Amino acid sequence: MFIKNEPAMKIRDCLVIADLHLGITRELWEYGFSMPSQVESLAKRINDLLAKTGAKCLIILGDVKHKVPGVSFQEMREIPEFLSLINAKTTIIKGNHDTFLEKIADVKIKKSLVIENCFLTHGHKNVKTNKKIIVIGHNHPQIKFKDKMGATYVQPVWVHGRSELTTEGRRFGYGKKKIIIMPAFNELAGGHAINEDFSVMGPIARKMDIKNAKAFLLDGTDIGRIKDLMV
Ligand SMILES: [Mn+2]
Repeated sequence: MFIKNEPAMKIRDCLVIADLHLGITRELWEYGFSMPSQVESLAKRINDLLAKTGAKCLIILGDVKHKVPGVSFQEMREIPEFLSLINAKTTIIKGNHDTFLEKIADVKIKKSLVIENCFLTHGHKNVKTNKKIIVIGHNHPQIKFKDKMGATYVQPVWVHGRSELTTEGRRFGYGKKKIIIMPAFNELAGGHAINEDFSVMGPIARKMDIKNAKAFLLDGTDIGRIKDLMV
C-alpha cells in the first residue's frame, strides 16, 4: 500500500498523492528565489511511479495548486499543462488551495472518495463517513530531529493514529477510526514539524490522539510515537 521512499501510496489500482502545490515556485520567486517550473519534473516523477506500481489511475488528495485566494497566471498555464502530461486518468479531491480549480482543470474534482475501506479527503473540512480508515493530506507532516550540538533537520513522515471520540467527531463518523496523514508530494511545499508542538491542522486531524500517533519515515522506518519524539 505504501510506496517505499515516496510520499505516495497505492490503493487498489490507484496511485494516491497529496499536496502538490503547483505554482509555489511563483510565490518563491516573489520572495527572491528563482526556481524553474516544476510541471515537468513533478509529472515525470508521477508517471515513473505509475509505471513502477502498475497503477491505472491517479488520485491527488488536494492542493494541486498553491495560490489562495484566486489563481495566478502561472497556475492557469501550468495546471492544464501538468494534467495533460499525466499518463493516467486523474481525479482531484479538492483542497483548501484549490479555489477556482474547476475553471482550469478538465478532470473529475470531488470533495471525497471511497476506495475499498478507505475514505479519502483533504482534511480541511469535516466530511461524513462510515469507513474505517480515513486518509488525509493538508498537514505536510514532518518530524524535526536535533543532535547534541543543537543542529536540526526535518524529514517528511507518514502519521498513523486513531481518532478520539468527540461529539462532533461522532456526528461525522470519525469516532475510533484509523487516520493516516500523508506527507506532501512536493518537497518545496514545506511542512510542519508535529513533534515541536503536537499541533495538527484541520477538523479531522485535530480529532486524533496525536501524541500517541506513530510516525514513519518515507523508507518505512517506524520512529515511534509522536509524544516520545519531542525536540
Ligand atoms: Mn497543502
